[in-house]
Amino acid sequence: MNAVREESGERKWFVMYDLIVAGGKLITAEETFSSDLAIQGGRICAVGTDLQGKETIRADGLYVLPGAVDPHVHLQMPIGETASSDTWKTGTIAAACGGTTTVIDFVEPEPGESMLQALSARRAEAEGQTLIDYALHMTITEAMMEKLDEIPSVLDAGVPSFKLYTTYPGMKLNDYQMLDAMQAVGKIGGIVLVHSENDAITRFHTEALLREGRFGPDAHPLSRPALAEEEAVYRVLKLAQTADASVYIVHISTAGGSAALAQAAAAGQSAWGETCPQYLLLTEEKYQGGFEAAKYVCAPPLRAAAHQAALWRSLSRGELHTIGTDHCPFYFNGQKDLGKDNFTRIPGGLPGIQSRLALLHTFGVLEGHISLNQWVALCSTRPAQIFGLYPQKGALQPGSDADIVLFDPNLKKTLTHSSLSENVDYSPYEGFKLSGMPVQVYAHGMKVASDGRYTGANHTGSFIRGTV
Ligand code: DUC
Ligand code: ZN
Repeated sequence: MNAVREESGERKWFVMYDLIVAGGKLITAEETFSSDLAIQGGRICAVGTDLQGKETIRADGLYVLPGAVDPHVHLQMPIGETASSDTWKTGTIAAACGGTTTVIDFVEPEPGESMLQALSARRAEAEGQTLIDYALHMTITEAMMEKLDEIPSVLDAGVPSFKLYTTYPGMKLNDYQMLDAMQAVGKIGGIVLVHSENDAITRFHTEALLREGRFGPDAHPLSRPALAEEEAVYRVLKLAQTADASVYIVHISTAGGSAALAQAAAAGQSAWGETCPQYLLLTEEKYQGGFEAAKYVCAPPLRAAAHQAALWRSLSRGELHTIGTDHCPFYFNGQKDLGKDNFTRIPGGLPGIQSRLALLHTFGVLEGHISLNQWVALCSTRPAQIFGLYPQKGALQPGSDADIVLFDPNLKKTLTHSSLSENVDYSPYEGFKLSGMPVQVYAHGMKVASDGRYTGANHTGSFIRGTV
């Protein structure tokens, strides 16, 4: 990669990199500065000026971001009688088109299967199918309580994060089981992710609503009220403190959940929180208007505007640490309609893997809730740090993977379902007016998306190991 040139009659050696990204404004979690960036062998090799490359991409007027890391997605995830509609292939293409270059999905062992068997099976499913790199969280359901001694081997296999549920039959752990699981994860220095909704409160309301003949999706938010989350977040934090485990509360949707987390973190607990675009941008009014409302059925449900305002405040104060999508798409026609006679049978989940960066730039940065650096921290750097992928991911540093997004802050687009690559028949953000879009996306230095479309790149992502 060394080359020579003549300068005033003298021979000067210089480094000739594969690719230079020149003239852009680099935005990291910490700072904003104008610089060029050199890529060699799929990695970032230098950040500076006067870099020479075989090829140069001009990024004048553009932001240069570390590829976004989505810490919470569900691709081809079986749920009840169906499965989420994006495959490893379609979901990772959609992610890349939106500027996400790493996703973290889940392993959900079947009863009888070991954690390691389930991990290999999930990796085999993804192998060769993903356009971008992926990591995994392990799920500990009730059936896995006998198998907690596998946790150190799961870490050795590259998975330091373990998801627990306080609700859902077959998934939920009681408080004592949760303590046991948290302690086992805490001992290896791993982290527990917890879906926090009080199961008894949700059952109590669901059964009452069904007895009253409330079968439509307008009953869904009533069945999972804010206080079910608020109680569970508070309790889960106390359980994690007792068991001495780091904890990450997924998809926080309420003011009370976020406040409980802030209090725990301020008191020195190793506690992290995620919210999602749907809880920041959509409200519970979406549950009115007939069965169309099924498009918005997810758990926890969309909330009142006051919760939304509180979540934005928490983000701006740094009290929530990541924005994940919880991307879990189901076709309105053919999947969501499994629950047309009973809202409890509507598969829960929303699509969103492609639109996170642009939505958060428009409604977070430009509306003054978060800074540009917070935007990068929330969507890329923090998820990478919390789940042990940093600085391979989430950074623009020499040595980091050359996963790079060129983002045009002035490009305006109206979001339509037809402009997205997600494998689903609607977008919850249809008609949203976006200011700022990813225009070129690179994974390991290869262009994988351009102007929101897959370039057909001959590139395949791999499993990446998280560390503690
Ligand atoms: N909630 C959803 O709505 N879908 C996927 C999983 C979850 O927790
Ligand atoms: Zn989820």
